[in-house]
Amino acid sequence: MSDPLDELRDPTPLPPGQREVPLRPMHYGRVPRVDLASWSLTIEGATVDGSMTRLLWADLESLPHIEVRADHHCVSRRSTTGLVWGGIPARAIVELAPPAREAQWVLASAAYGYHANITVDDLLSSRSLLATHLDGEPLAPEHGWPMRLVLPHLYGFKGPKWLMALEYLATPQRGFWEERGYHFTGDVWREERYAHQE
Ligand SMILES: Nc1nc2c(c(=O)[nH]1)N[C@H]1C(S)=C(S)[C@@H](COP(=O)(O)O)O[C@H]1N2
Ligand SMILES: [Mo]
Repeated sequence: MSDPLDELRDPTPLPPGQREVPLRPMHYGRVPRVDLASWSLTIEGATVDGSMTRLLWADLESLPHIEVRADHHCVSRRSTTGLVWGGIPARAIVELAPPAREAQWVLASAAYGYHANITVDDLLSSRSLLATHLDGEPLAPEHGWPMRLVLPHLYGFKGPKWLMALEYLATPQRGFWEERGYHFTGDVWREERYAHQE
């Protein structure tokens, strides 16, 4: 028999200041048309040996795949809980193409000049992934097909849809929303929304 108190308990409490809504596409600009035949993910910048790694779609088959149940939190206070993301552990990419010792920061970039600054530690989180699937299906184009970065501990703006490159940086650089008044770190549980809180 189920515990009558279950109804009163919130199974997945929302971070402070968030409210639950269904997932709907939110992005700046148009949905890019992507061709898997010419798609690649580039890992560049301050890599450990100075080399650049380019992964083609077919290269992803040899990498590990995981599923992570993670809620989505937009800095505009909209959250969607219970999403199941599938893809490649972000940590596997860092291990494949490691950063130089002094490179603690990463610029994750997408189509049309969208980018977000994150850290190597964000990518090393066991729950961070380069998602190709949502709820068992390939990502819909408007949700980032073929690949989006999912960092469950950070606000949604830290996860570029239509991910194209990860660039290691030895000095921090602000991304698209971070240049427009949003927080450099963007931790949802610390409610790091705006740059003035830094
Ligand atoms: N390329 C790109 N990725 C992006 C954005 C964007 O404008 N462009 N918006 C971000 C923001 S602010 C949020 S909240 C999420 C929204 O994800 P959804 O469209 O799947 O709801 O995508 C993030 N990734
Ligand atoms: Mo957002």
